[in-house]
Amino acid sequence: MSLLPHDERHLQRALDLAQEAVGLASPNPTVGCVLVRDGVVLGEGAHHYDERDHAEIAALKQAASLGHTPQGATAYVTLEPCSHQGRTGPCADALIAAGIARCVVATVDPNPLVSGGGLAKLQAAGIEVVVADPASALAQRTRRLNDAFAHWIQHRRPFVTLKAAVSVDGKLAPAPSVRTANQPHWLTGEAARADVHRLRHEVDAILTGIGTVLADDPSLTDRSGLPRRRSLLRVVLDSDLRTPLNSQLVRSAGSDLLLLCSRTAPADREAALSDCGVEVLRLSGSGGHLNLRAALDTLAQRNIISVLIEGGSSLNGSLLHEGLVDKLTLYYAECELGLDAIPFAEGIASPYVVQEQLQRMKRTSLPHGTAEDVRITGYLHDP
Ligand code: AOF
Ligand code: ZN
Repeated sequence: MSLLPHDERHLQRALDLAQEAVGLASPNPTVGCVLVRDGVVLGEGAHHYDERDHAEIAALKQAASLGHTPQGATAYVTLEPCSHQGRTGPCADALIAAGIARCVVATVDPNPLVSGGGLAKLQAAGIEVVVADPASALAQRTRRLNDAFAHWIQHRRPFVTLKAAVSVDGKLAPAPSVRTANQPHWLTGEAARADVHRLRHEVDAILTGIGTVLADDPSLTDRSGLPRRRSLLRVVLDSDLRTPLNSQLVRSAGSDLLLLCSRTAPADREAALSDCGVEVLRLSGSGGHLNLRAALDTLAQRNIISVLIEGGSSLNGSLLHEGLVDKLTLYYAECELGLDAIPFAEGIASPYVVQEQLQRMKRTSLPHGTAEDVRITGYLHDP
């Protein structure tokens, strides 16, 4: 159903509130709500996992604290109000009890426990329910915001975004013979690098391989400056526990660094790393490669709903080959690194091959000196 212009404005405000809660809602969805009557905003709210209240309850509480009664108001919610008893009671019941007359919703809840049940409850109570057209820009933006939640609640595995900065010829870095040891080779400019911190802020965990740790000595922290309820879990696939004790990762470890290694990794390395506050977990694997599905399952067991991959050619290639990547974000810098350079993903000749598989690709320009970097985002599976 198409929305009236004022509906769209209030729903957009609800989406802005949800967006501000990114980093505070996981493993729940990010949701915003605005209560409006006769053009007057009575209350607003967003869901923060630690505060338990869903967005609707937060908005009702704010309206009450301002002395407003919500009778006859319209509730604008980015996600269908819930109908189930979870950590809180059903929001649909709370809206009915509050005397809401109308409810405008941007997206249906992908949680099988809800999935239309909240809308049905509201309708049965005589509340007018309007759902935005799923193809509208507003509905699409709202859905994107909860990509990870939708994936997690349906498959119980984290949503995987693979990020890479590449040259126009699809290379990650110059050939090893040209590279200086421990010197990260920057392809993209400031704007693209700041954008990466936004990506890191959106996820629960970041995953890389030991090759990247040894070559770049990255710290893999979220430097967006935005609040988050759980620190970003930094995960390294490190079969033989070669992560140096003096690496940036280990030096900054504080229950946010997890090394996944093989069952045969040296016990003395595990002891030394554990002494530095690093968590070490042994996984199954074969032929020197850890089982990537097992790695993702381990993260799922910790309620990690989203993972950003910032790895090297070999990890990128393995994840893509195994079909474990859900979304791809490539930053293209305007340079060529040549035939001998390290490919974006081992076993995949060119990122163009991958781009052909992307559903709904989106292209954005990012300033880089006098040139510009280009960000390409797309989904590898139909959502
Ligand atoms: C809403 N409004 O703001 C959110 C909803 O464990 P609980 O009680 O917090 O319930 C979590 C589920 O509720 C979650 O899986 C999703 O289906 C829905 N989230 N629903 O009405 C909100 N965050
Ligand atoms: Zn709810």
